[in-house]
Amino acid sequence: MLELYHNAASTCSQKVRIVLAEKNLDYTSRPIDLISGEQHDPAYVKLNPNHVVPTLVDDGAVFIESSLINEYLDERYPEPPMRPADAAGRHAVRLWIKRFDESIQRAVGIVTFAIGPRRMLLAQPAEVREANIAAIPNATRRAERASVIEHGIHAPEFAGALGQLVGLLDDVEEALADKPWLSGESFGLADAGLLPYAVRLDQMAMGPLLAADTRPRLADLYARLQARPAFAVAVTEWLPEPILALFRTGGEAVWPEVEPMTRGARD
Ligand SMILES: N[C@@H](CCC(=O)N[C@@H](CS)C(=O)NCC(=O)O)C(=O)O
Repeated sequence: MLELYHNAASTCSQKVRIVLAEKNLDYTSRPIDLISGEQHDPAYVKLNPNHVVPTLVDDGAVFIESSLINEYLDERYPEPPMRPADAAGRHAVRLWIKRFDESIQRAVGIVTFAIGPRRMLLAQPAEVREANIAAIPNATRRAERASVIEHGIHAPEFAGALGQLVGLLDDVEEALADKPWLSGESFGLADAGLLPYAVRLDQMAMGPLLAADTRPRLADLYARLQARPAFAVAVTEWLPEPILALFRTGGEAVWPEVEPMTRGARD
């Protein structure tokens, strides 16, 4: 039996839900509310000592780290396969995933918190907000979270994080020149990893970065990803309108200031 501890809007959770849906795997949903701080609950921290979602439990065995969970799922439940059969193709997929894990996940977190949940967190009692920040185990993440909540898009971390996202979009556009999917000839783990970042930018009114007149191959990939049945099951059906409204209105409010930062911003 599969159980997934996850959050409706979280990019890392979406990444795993997409693979579960593509593989048609049923699971028990264990929602974690990241705004109220359930990721810091001692019972959850026993499963995930990093205080983050997602966590997969498969017949009692615990798996953390979204990209590694997806690799585990592809090995444990191999149909349909989500990595190329050849070694060079697998290396290319791992390279994207390495980049998602090493820099993009952090960048999307900074950009998201600066624009979306920030307003919800600022409305919390200060002691609740501060206790949840203090509970983040990693000192760098703790400092960055405090900074973006306080300063929003004017936080010193924001422009660099946005640049990393823009750089990713440019590189995806280039990579798609000679293959239909980021994973090669068919949909796979690199595409499942990319999709939540595109969705997040789109949700935060940054759709022009994904548009056909700016990045046509990326726009086409994004449309094909959204057309897959797994997209509704793993992404759309989970997203409550109030959260979408938070992202959308937050993004629209800052886009005039953010848009110039996206031009030539790659990091
Ligand atoms: N490298 C981890 C990153 C997990 C992560 O950052 N999860 C975010 C949601 S996408 C989270 O739980 N954040 C809670 C917090 O930062 O307080 C993974 O891929 O699983």
